Amino acid sequence: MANKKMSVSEMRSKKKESHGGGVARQAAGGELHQTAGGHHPALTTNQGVALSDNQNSLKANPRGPALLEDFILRDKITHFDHERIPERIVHARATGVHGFFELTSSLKKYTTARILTEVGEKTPVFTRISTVAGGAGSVDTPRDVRGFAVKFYTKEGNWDLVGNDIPVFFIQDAIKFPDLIHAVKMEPDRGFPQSATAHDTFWDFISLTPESMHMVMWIMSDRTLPRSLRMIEGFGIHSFRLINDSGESTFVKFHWRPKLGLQSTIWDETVKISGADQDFHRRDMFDAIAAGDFPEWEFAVQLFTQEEAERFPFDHLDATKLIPEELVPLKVIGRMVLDRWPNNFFAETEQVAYCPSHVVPGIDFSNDPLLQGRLFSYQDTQLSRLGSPNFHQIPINAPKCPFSNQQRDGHMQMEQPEGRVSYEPNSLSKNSPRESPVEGFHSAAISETGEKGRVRPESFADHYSQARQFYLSQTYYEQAHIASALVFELSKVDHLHVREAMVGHLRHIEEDLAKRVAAGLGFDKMPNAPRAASPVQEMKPSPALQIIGKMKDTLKGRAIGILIADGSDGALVKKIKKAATEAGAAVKIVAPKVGGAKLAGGSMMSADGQLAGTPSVLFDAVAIVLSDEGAKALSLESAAVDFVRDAFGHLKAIAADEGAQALLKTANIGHDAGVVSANDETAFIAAAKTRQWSREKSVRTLA
Ligand code: HDE
Repeated sequence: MANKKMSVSEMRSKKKESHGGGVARQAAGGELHQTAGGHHPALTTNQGVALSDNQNSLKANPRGPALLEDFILRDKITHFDHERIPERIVHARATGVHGFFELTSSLKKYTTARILTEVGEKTPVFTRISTVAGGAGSVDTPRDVRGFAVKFYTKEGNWDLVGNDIPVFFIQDAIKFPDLIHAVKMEPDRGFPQSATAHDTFWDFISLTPESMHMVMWIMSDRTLPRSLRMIEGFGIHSFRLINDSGESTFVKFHWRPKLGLQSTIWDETVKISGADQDFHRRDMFDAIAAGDFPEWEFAVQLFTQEEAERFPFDHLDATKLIPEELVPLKVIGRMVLDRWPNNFFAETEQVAYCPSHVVPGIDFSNDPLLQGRLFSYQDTQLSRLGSPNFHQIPINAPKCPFSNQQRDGHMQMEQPEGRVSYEPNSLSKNSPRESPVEGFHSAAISETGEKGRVRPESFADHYSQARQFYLSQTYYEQAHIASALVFELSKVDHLHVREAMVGHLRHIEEDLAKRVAAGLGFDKMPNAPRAASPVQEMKPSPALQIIGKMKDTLKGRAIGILIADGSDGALVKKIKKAATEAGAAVKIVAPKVGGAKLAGGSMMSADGQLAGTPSVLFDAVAIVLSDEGAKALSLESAAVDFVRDAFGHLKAIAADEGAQALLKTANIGHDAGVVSANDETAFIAAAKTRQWSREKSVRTLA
């Protein structure tokens, strides 16, 4: 069949068949083609020429050499060879989702920007949440900051709020950014580690950059280990300005607060998730959207005047500082709902081009020197990534309001402007675009004085006070996690002088923290603290900086796994499933075989996941329902023993029935308030809504 010669009419009838519906056909190469019914358009080259055969290249004879004239092969392979574009140097790995922003409270007093004044108006958005250090193919769950970039397609043009899930940054001045990124990325001689801060070059740079100490506290906290992208906050970081219709400006900081509350994982859990599901966060978002469980954030602002800013005990233009909520309260003004997964990952998530310089009339920049550098960098990056100054014409980047100007030509120009006039002002055209002196974009009328120079203001000199405030604001467990993360990371640093320098910095933040880390690193004497450029101020602890304090008492957005095997009690499984589902959790049945298990009554219960590929790190709490026989069999199965042992070690609630006790015993599970009877689903649901923090001391040594 494969080599049989066909007449032209035979070939034509074969071609017709391939466009028709619902038939299977044997291609010349022997592959079986199944069509799904319906009308299939002709498969063509990029020039629109229909292909008669997409399985075989043109050869001089059936076993002969390929022919250069095969334009179909070359068209296809050439395009394939150029499928990749340069990935982002930072924030390469990401999840992007469409949605909308809705204003609930007007800021008319402060700004002319319609998106912030028209209550009830829904503005489409595209939000991209990313890791920073790893490449596009890296895992979703390294210890890393998450980028939180939102493109608002407003009626007055696109506004990009390109922030992170941490409200401060490592450095104060844009000129240091390439060094920071070179230090954190894989080391250039060896090409690793991919996506990790736990290595010499990162900590070497940090130990020589005291301004990064506040951010170091944040990244060593569990903020960098989010449970879900739906459970992170977002921050615009820099101060921006709002400008009202009298031309007055007010400073503003932007915040996103997740409706599901904040939640993080535990380091050991994160490491195991990275192995169990490299796409853990992307999949979680995809599944949530597919289930109609749309993630939502509140949008809030902190507003303050120049005079108020002058009274702050720090400089708000310094991106290593935040404004505590206790000092300037958050005002919630809207919400964002993400409700539509992109049609195509490359066209949308990969090609979306955010630029902090994309603002709309009524929103303006502050003098933050980091922001000022960013205003240049992103446009430049897009030129290199997307290859053309016309990147704004790509559908995901194009404004959804009319836009028009006299810019022309360039690589991959998609527009065909008409007429003679391509300049402004002109008197030859009746309909060419003109300036809008009133509604058009105006910069805040700020006067600047002073001496030009490469200087850092004195007001940026305090590097430790807010780092100390952050640490002291945490709960006991969160402090222990920060100390342990520092020990873990610095233990991966080969150079002793770098480890010592870091502990020296910690002494300015909090002596007890420094001692814990020094002990964890096995130091026999405390290293000296470096000279501090400014005395450390004592600031009031701010509980809003915690994660535990911002967790919500809910199972919404959380997942529960029920482990079953042959002989399990089906009624009990159903009872637990019902209670968990009603509490808002997604429930998955895990069994040794994906086909399911034969329940006590003889009926089959199908499984959502096979035990070996569905470890308990993928759940927030687990229930184990087993017969005596089932428990006996699973006690010999390391995946089952790890399932319960990890759930216990990761401080999760465990419900177990009588039969399951044997497995718990093999896994050496202790008994505490989080280990409950599977028959008491109310107790299980209550315990599942939180982590069993008090258990932690019994399962690991923390610094
Ligand atoms: Fe970025 N950053 N950045 N950054 N950044 C990029 O732009 C840069 C900074 C942030 O989902 C790049 O389009 C400089 C702070 C996010 O596509 C690049 C400086 C914050 C994203 C770039 C900073 C961010 C980027 C790479 C110091 C938090 C991903 C690809 C002045 C407020 C956006 C791209 C997306 C991406 C440069 C500092 C957040 C190279 C020079 C501070 C969320 O242009």
